[in-house]
Amino acid sequence: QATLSIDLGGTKMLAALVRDRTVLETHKMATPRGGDPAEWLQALFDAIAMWNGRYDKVGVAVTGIVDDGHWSALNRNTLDIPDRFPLTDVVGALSGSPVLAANDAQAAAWGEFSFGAGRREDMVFLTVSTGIGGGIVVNGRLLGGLAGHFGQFRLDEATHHTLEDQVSGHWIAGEASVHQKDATAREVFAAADAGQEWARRIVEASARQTALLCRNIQLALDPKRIVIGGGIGLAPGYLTSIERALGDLPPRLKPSIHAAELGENAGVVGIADLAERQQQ
Ligand code: BMX
Repeated sequence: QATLSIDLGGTKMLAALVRDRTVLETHKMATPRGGDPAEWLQALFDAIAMWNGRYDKVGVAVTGIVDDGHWSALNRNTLDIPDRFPLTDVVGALSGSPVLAANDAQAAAWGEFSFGAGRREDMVFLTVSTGIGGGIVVNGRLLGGLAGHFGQFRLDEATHHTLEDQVSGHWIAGEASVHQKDATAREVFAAADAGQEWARRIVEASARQTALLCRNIQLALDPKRIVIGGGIGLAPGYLTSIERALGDLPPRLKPSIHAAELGENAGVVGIADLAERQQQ
């Protein structure tokens, strides 16, 4: 039997059947804005009804914090979900299987640690996507709860600005709006690639902030590797810009930056493994 994995982010919902860390099937849908998460999940389960009978456990990775199977948002701009949504209960009822739920970036961190760029050494995973998420693995253990929520770091006391307010895909799209109406982060990268100066400046500013974050993470945890994923993090040129920003740091202080190897499957592969381990 396979494991049903669901990765529910601020932009897309990805469902996958995973067995022995191999992704057998996938189905992707846009994350609805507004409405109730129970309805989004119902729609997702309707779309994957043909997988019924092929899985006997479920892992759910979500943007936001998961405590005792309850799901809450830290940043409602990333995804507006009600406080303490009973995630494992709802998915348990929809699937008829035991459910393990975790934060999306923590699940991806576990995937990259176990089967990807982490190489099973102490690592920090950063996803630069709609928001900025992260996960920490030390001594072979994934830290849960709030650990790794780097996007929520406060930049100053006076305003409620968080780090992801100045780095993430959400920010990139917002900055671009004066140059190109309703631009998506993807379009900003395309414009930067095509040599548009305004777009290049926005992407560089985001990458410089991410570089600064990596530098501070190194001082906090001294991981062997920092693995970067997410639609923005893996966009062409982004890692190079981070490396450039870290350029003249003394070698001992310099983080070892790597691109995520599981790409957009990191979350579903990671949460499948966590769900399987929990069952053993
Ligand atoms: C936000 C926060 C994190 C999440 C990160 C990346 C919410 C709803 N989410 O910082 O829990 O890991 O975004 O999420 O508060 P993504 O949707 O951009 O992948």
